[in-house]
Amino acid sequence: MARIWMYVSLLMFIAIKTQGCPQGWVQGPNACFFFSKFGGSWADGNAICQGFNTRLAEPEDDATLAFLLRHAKIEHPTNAQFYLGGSDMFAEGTWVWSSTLDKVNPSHWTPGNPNDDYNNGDCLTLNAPGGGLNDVRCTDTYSFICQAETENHETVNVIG
Ligand SMILES: [Ca+2]
Ligand SMILES: [Ca+2]
Repeated sequence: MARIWMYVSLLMFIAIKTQGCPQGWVQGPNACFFFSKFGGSWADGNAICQGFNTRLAEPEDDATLAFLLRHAKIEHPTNAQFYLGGSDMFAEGTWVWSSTLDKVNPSHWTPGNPNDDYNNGDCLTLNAPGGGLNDVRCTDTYSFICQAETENHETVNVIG
C-alpha cells in the first residue's frame, strides 16, 4: 500500500513539474502561448494580453516562429493570421518587437512583405498559410497570440 502511494505521489510530482503553462495555454520552446479564438484590433489584442499580465507574442528566434506556425496551422486552421507584438508605428519601415525594441529578423517575413498595406500596414501578424510574418493595418480584425514566460507561471503554481 505504501508503495502505491509512493507511485501516486511520484506521478503527481511529475504532473506538477511538467505543468509549466496555465490551462488553455501551450508550451513553446521558451514560453507559454495562448491563441485567441476571437478577433480584434492590434490594440485590443495587446490590451487583453497585458490584462492577464502577459504580452502579445514576440517570436524573435527561428524555433519559436516555427512552433507558432506549426501550432496555428494544426490547431487553428480557419484562422489565417494572428497579431504579434511588433510594429513599425514609430518609424515607418523599422520593424521592432514591443518589449525589447529588437529589430525583426528580415528573413522571417513572408515573400513580398512588409508592403505597408494601403500605406498603413504598421502592425505585425503571423501569417500561417504564408509561413512567416506579415504587416497589416492595426485596425483590421485578427485573432492574436499572447506570450507568458514559463518561469513566471511555475512560480505562481508553487505559491498557489
Ligand atoms: Ca508600415
Ligand atoms: Ca502586408
